Amino acid sequence: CGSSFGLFLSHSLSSVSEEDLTHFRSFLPKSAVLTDAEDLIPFNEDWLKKYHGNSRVVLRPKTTEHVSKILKYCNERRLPVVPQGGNTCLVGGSVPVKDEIILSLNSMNSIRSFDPHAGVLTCDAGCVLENLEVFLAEKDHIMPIDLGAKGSCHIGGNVAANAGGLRLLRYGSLHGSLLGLEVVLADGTVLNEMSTLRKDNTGYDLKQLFIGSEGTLGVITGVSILTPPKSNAMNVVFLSCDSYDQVLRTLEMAKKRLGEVMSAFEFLDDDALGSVLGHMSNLVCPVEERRSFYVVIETSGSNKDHDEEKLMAFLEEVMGDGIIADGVLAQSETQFKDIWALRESISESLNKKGAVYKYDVSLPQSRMYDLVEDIRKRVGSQSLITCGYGHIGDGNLHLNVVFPSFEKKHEEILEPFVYEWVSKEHGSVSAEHGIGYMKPKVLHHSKTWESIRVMKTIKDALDPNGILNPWKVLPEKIQ
Ligand code: FAD
Ligand code: 2HG
Ligand code: ZN
Repeated sequence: CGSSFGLFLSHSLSSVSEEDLTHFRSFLPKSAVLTDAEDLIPFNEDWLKKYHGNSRVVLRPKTTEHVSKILKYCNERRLPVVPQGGNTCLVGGSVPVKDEIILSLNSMNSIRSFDPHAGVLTCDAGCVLENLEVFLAEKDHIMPIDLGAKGSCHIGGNVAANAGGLRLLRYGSLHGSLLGLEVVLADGTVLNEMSTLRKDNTGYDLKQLFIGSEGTLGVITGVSILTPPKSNAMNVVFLSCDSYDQVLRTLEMAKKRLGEVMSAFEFLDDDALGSVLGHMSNLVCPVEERRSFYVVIETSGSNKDHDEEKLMAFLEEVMGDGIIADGVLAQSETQFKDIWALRESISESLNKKGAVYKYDVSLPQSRMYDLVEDIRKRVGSQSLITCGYGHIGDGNLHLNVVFPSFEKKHEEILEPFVYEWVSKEHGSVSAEHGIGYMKPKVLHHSKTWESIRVMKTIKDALDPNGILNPWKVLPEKIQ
């Protein structure tokens, strides 16, 4: 084929010494340098308990200047650094592989400004997503992004991961709603791209590079984001279907009939529902009988009567045509929240059951569930649970397979089978969770080697010593 196998030159990186710690203590507050083994445990371990690092120090800067000083020093000393937000990453990107310094943003959590006319929020990267949501609720605005990890994840982490979540269908990806960023580069340079403008075609749009860069190109310290006004009318329905084909027909009909008021369209199978009901004793199945699939549709608009009229007409049609088996329209704020809690808690419930192998893929909607069924056949009775759910409105499936423990033999049943399956369908091996430490080796299933080489050129230009989140995102070998 004419291409040759090349090895990336691995950078020679140092380990933290006592002198380094003394240096960090010279300009950071005492509480910002954690070295106690007990304190380090939650920072070294990921949410899934699948990836474990061995860092000796967590640095918790309070200002952008602190971050700049830390990185400048680390770059000169060739000390590797893992930026960490809420540590809810599902691909092992937020914890060290070896003994990298953990740079936690959790002490940088101030809201900087809010412009009610433009709906533009500026804040530190370490603000917890849910806290921003609460702040904005008082101003009658919402964040354009929402996800099950909102209580822990940071807006900086969301940006670094280019997280998708439950509102992407309506508000698009962060590539659209992010207006500006403040980023500290590997050598300590502060890149002030904190624009609050919607339109700004002055040269390259540098902020886009950092969205989804997973801590490998710079440390995000500030965010400027467009926040939509809060809708007056919100509705959620929970529907059951007997077949995946019915789920697809419901989606088609919802797009036609609910169009501009539809703000989310999610699906889950009965194994996913079973897991969450078993985990959360306060929640019940909203429909009378358990079926094979369920759909959650949310509408949000400005006129309650108009939205409800549309929704009722849609429900009558899908029920009348036998597309859905049953359905419930939330009648209260509590029921609204409970239906969303069912969907949002799937991940947590599976995590409680065992070791979860997660595949977050984009696929043509018509083929999505075939992957879950093929995996069920392949895994047989070896898994505790195999289930499929996700943002079907965006073509994003979450295939989760739970085993009693993480073991190579389990992984080998699933990988590379899943990735090859997805690649054959021209899908993406990472729809929204990123590449992290889990997937550099399979990046080529969704990206050409030419594209991977350009990525590497960008990485080398911005981080020539390779100190930022090493061993993540880019494969060690490229063709
Ligand atoms: P972390 O996990 O700490 O880090 C994520 C990545 O970004 C790492 O590579 C890290 O090095 C880097 N990083 C973090 N902060 C910075 C920074 N300030 N500067 C530079 N790099 C940084 N993802 C979705 O897309 N959609 C979902 O619906 C969704 N739901 C989830 C539900 C649950 C229960 C959980 C546990 C996770 C979910 N995720 C989802 C995955 C995850 O991407 C998001 O939770 C979130 O975006 C991660 O934010 P965080 O602050 O925890 O970042
Ligand atoms: C969700 O949509 C998250 O609930 C998590 O992206 C998915 O855990 C998963 O696989
Ligand atoms: Zn998701």
